[in-house]
Amino acid sequence: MHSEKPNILFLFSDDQRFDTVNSLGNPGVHTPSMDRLAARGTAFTHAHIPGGTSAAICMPSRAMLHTGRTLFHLDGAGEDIPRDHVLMGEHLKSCGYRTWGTGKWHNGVSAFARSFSDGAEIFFGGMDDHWNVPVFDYDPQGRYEGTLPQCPDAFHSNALKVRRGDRVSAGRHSSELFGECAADWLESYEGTDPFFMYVSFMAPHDPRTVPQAYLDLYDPEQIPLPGNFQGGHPFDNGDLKVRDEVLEDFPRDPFKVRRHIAEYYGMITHLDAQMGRILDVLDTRGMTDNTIVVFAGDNGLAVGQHGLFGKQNMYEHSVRIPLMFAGPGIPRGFADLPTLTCWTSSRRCANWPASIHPNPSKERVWPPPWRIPACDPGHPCMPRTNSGNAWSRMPGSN
Ligand SMILES: [Ca+2]
Repeated sequence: MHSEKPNILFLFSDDQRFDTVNSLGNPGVHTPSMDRLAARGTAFTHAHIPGGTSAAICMPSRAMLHTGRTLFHLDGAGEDIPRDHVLMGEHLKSCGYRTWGTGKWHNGVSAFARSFSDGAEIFFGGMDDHWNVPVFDYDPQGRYEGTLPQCPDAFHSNALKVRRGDRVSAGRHSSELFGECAADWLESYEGTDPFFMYVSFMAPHDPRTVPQAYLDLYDPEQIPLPGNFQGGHPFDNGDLKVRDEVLEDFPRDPFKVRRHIAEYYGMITHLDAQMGRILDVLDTRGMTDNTIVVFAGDNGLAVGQHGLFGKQNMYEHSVRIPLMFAGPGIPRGFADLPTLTCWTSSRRCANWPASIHPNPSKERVWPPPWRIPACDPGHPCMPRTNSGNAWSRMPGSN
């Protein structure tokens, strides 16, 4: 079972902000599995993404992850990935890895097909109803052409919506659907090749719905209001009406913001439990010592901070993410290297593991170079990146 090359398990969360891991400084959220990884590996406490060139920030963020390309070297916003942009899974396949994928894939069917030699419960798209996710079985031919008609407003309209998928797993939450099939695959893996498992959850992306027991863990009345809560953003950043922002009324209501945060935390704890199922199988099968586990988020989320709810902005809450590695050869500790996409850069990686600290850094902050002019408190502008392929500076106030 043990190969000379380590296995790789990549656990990916959707819209999870950097400060939503208990052991990394947020005692208000329960994340035992994330804590477990942080305790035995390296937690990158200052990982960021550089925004995105689409309102669906997930899409370019994931394209950057899978290709190692920077934002402005993607093809478009990453809605599809051209054949000459080598993918992480594609590369690992060429190195002898068995590649297996489940969950959300937001970068085109052909890119998925090139990345994985196996998989299950595959969702193509950005978001959906967590309890009725349209999924595909793995297709070795990479066609993924099935469609599923749906009447989303049956009481008021004959309109049909056609979603892509082979079937809907009605009543099964996406986190459980993906977590369970990943645990099952791992449980039954008998191959001699090293594997690359890519488990891409749809949580805690909205709609923030989970089993009631997880919502009951968090009382909105006990959730602290963020210190930077505002009833509205102080100036028009050009995206105040994007979908994420109109999930709640204006001006923002403090209690409603607390309730959204409680639901966000409930989603994260439920997701964490599914991660734990997979990590448990690694342990029981004796694979933990030969498996590199990576856990990352694709982007952050405002959820009431600065009067915003979404991720279509360049505030820290929207571009800073959780990122941790654990496994063979990976030191225990904390590192404050600044970006996610730097992982393909030998210049940045040359500092790791020499830069590992025994404790999370409280004072040392490394804003990435591209953030410095935008975040200068004396600068009357902020950048936005979600329209077109170039940053633009929006006039604003301090
Ligand atoms: Ca996302």
